[in-house]
Amino acid sequence: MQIDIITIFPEYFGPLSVSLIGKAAERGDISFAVHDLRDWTYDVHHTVDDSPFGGGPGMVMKPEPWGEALDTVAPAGADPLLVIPTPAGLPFSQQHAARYASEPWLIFACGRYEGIDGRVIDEARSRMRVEEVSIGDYVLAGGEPAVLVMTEAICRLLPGVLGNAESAADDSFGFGISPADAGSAGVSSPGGPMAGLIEGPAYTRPRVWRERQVPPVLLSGDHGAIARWRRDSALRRTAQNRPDLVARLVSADRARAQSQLTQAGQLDKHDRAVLAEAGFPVTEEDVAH
Ligand code: JET
Repeated sequence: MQIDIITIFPEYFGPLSVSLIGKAAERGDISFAVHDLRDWTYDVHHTVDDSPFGGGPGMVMKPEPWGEALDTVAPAGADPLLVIPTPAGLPFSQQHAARYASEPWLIFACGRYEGIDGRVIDEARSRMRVEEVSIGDYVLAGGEPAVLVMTEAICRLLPGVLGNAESAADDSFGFGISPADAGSAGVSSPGGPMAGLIEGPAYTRPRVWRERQVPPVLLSGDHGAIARWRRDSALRRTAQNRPDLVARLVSADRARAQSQLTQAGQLDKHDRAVLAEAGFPVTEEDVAH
C-alpha cells in the first residue's frame, strides 16, 4: 500500500517509523511519502495561507499550493483515494479503516487554520475520489494527528502487520467489512463473536495481584464458559459505556427476527437477558424470542 501525506509539518510524521507501522514500512508492506506543501509555494515567505473572503477570524489555506501538490502527487489518470481530515467530515470508523486498508493508494491532505479553500476539494472531486472524514467531535489545530490516528487504524489491518491475524477480527467494533472485501483486501474478516460490541477487560499473570484474583472462569479451561463470560462482560460494558452500539444491535436483531435471517453479531436469549439486567431497555418480546 502506498500512502502519500501532504502537510506543512513533515516532522510531525516521525512516529510512522516506530512500532508496527515502522516495521511494516521497513518490510516494504507500506510505503510512505511525506510531502511539504511549501514545496509548491514560490514567494520568499513560502506563504500557504491568506485572510478569508467575507471576513471573519483566522486564515484560510490558499488554493494554488494545494492544486499543484495534488497535481504532482496524483497525476492525471491516477486513481488514489484522497482523504481529508476535518471536523466537518463523516465520522471515521472501523468500517472506514477496513475499507481504506483495501485501497492500494491513499493520499492524506492535512488542513490547518480555518481550513483549505473550498474550491480545492471541489476540483479534486472532479478527477479523483475524495472523502472528508472526522476522527471525533473536537477541533484540532491541523489534520496531522488525525492522519496518524487513521494510519494506525488502517495499517494494523494489513496482512502481516499485526502478528496475530485473529486479534483484528475479534476487535471491539470488528464488524465493519464484508467477507468479500476482507478477502480482496487480505484483511481478516470480522463478524466474530464480539461483532458490534466493545470488549471487556483482559487479564494475564500473576493469578493474584495486590489481593485481586483473575476471574476464575478464565482459568477453568472451559472454552465455552470462557466465551460466554467474555461476551457477557462485553455486553455489560457496551450497555454501560456505549448504549448507542447496543441500540444498533437490538434494532438489527429485531429486523432479523422478522426476516428469520441468522448472521454474526446477532443476540441470543442469554444476551438479551444480560442486557435487560444491565438496565438496557430491551422489550419483553426481545427477551422472549
Ligand atoms: C479534526 C478531524 O480538526 C480536525 O481536522 C484538522 C483540521 C483543522 C483545521 C482545519 C482543517 O481543514 C480541513 C479542510 O478540509 C476540507 O479544510 C482541518 C477534528 N476531528 N477530525
